[in-house]
Amino acid sequence: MKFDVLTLFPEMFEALNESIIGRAKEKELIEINLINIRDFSKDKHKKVDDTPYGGGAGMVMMPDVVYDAYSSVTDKENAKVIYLSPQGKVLNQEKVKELSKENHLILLCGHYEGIDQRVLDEIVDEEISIGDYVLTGGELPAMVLIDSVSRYVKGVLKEESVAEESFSNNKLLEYPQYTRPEEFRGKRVPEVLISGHHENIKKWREEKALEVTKKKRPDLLK
Ligand code: 4GX
Repeated sequence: MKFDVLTLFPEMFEALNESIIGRAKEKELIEINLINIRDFSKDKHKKVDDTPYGGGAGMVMMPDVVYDAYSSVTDKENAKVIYLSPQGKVLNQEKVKELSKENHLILLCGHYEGIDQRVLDEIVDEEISIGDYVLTGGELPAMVLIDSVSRYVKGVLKEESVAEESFSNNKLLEYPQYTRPEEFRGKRVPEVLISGHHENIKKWREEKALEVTKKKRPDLLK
């Protein structure tokens, strides 16, 4: 899976060099290309934004600069262009799975008051939000999308981890987990988990998943 990211802040994406996603990059299971939109400014001051027509606060990213940054991406014939914005459809696990079937995603990160509508109309295939709150830019949403989608790329997670979350557990929260020691501050690990009785363990975990979901996220059961 290839991700091309159009951003004014490529250094923010260094967060993706760690842990599971960092390893996936090293193993070349995923590729993340960072394109600095500022490199495509035509101006001697490297200007990328201007005041909005019609007035109002803030700045708008200029269409020609964004278009040239997009044009620099190679092999984009089969790529899907995603604009991260609070106006998009809210990302969920179903959408994440769907996107993981693509080979090439181009993620467009806006800043300030957003991007000139004309270039959005020209290049964007899909607008996606990561939730109903306002951030300062599209970089964190792009990272959320890369992280969540990459989990479904073959080889990124252990086979079992992806399988386990999907079948019996569909739409339920995870059951609680325990590790050594058997006793911590007077609290013991539930005996069933130490019993080695796989049938009982499975049943206990299913019950717990339902109980936790009822208590913390009853909306998921509706
Ligand atoms: N889920 N932001 C985009 C620029 C912007 C401003 C106005 C369109 C209209 C966000 C989110 C998010 C902040 C990224 C504003 N774009 N993106 N940016 N929530 O809050 O995706």
